[in-house]
Amino acid sequence: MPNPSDRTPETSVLVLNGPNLNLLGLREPAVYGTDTLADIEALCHTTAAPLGLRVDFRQSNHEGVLIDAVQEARTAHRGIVINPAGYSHTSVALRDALAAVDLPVVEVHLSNIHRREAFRHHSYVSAVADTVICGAGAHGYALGLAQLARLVGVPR
Ligand code: CA2
Repeated sequence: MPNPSDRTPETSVLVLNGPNLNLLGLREPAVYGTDTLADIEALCHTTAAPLGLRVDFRQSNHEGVLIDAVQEARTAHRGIVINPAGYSHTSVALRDALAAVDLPVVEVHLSNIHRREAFRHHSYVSAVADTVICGAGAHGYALGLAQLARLVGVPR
């Protein structure tokens, strides 16, 4: 019988959500689906456990708070899944923080941003992300965590 204390410790990753994602499931279900952010958080925890990951799940409507979370991840976490939401298309500062953090980064969007308005086609984050996933709905977060597990090389 294996001793639980002999198990490899879980690897902590940050799942970071940008502005207005707290409204998920409450408005615009035709675009973003019916899952709430709490549903997506539960999905992330369920997905992460068998991958050997522990998820710190956060959301903020404030650019500086997101940047602080990215900077703090350098010492607290092994990788980042981020849905930068509207800041994808505007924030050089968030892009710079992600470039500086020296951790694997997976960018996730619920919707296929390339099938939407032209202003959503460009993401400042994509150039500094290792992987970009869009158009898979909430499942994109599960795909993002599976990919992050590969990038951080957790033993399974
Ligand atoms: O598809 C995505 O995940 C996005 O990152 C979502 C952002 C949008 O600005 C990006 O272009 C694509 C919007 C998140 C706000 O979500 C809402 C949910 C319900 C009601 C209003 C906004």
